[in-house]
Amino acid sequence: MKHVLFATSNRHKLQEAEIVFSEYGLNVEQWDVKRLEVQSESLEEIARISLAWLMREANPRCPFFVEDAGLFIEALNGFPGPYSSYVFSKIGNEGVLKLMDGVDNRRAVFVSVVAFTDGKEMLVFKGQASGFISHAVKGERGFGFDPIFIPEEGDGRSFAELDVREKNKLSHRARALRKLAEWLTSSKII
Ligand code: ITT
Repeated sequence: MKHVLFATSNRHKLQEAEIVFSEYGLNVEQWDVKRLEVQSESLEEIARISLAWLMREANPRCPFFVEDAGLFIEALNGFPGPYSSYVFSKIGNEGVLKLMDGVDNRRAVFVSVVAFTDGKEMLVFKGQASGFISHAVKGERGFGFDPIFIPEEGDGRSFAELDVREKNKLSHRARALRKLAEWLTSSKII
């Protein structure tokens, strides 16, 4: 079975990846390694720099990938976007709901960028999920902004009210990971 490492400290992301990869007969293993945290307006740039740094500094067992994601809220000009992790840790879901108090346009998009390497080349895959910021936190599952994000293609439940398989049908991350999984199953690299 083809085997790939996922450099992440987030066990929810890992679980989402395990389920996507199993659909393709691929195996993914967590690589819980310290990553370089760079600041940039571009998720792709963050993912590329983080992957390149690991390739150089961390003596990786290849192939491996990193994934960077963010929530872009239209009425806030894309905030928190690439700063999602920081904003979540400082103000949480309640803080974002306060920023959205009285705001009618609740459109938002989750974006995921996966950067993969076989040890030589770097490949980048992207996925998106459009939806709306809820008026209150809903649901106990998932992580981060899941309780305040209602996917547009869903049935009105927030990401945090879906189980992982349901979230994977709609999520930014699953969409980016499927592109990687499709590439892996058709390539002869690993
Ligand atoms: P890594 O170790 O993989 O970096 P992380 O949790 O720090 O894990 P990111 O740097 O990609 O991940 O941070 C993105 C933040 O955006 C994350 O902390 C969440 O708050 C939010 N986020 C990203 N994807 C999400 C999702 O699917 N559901 C809810 N929140 C999400």
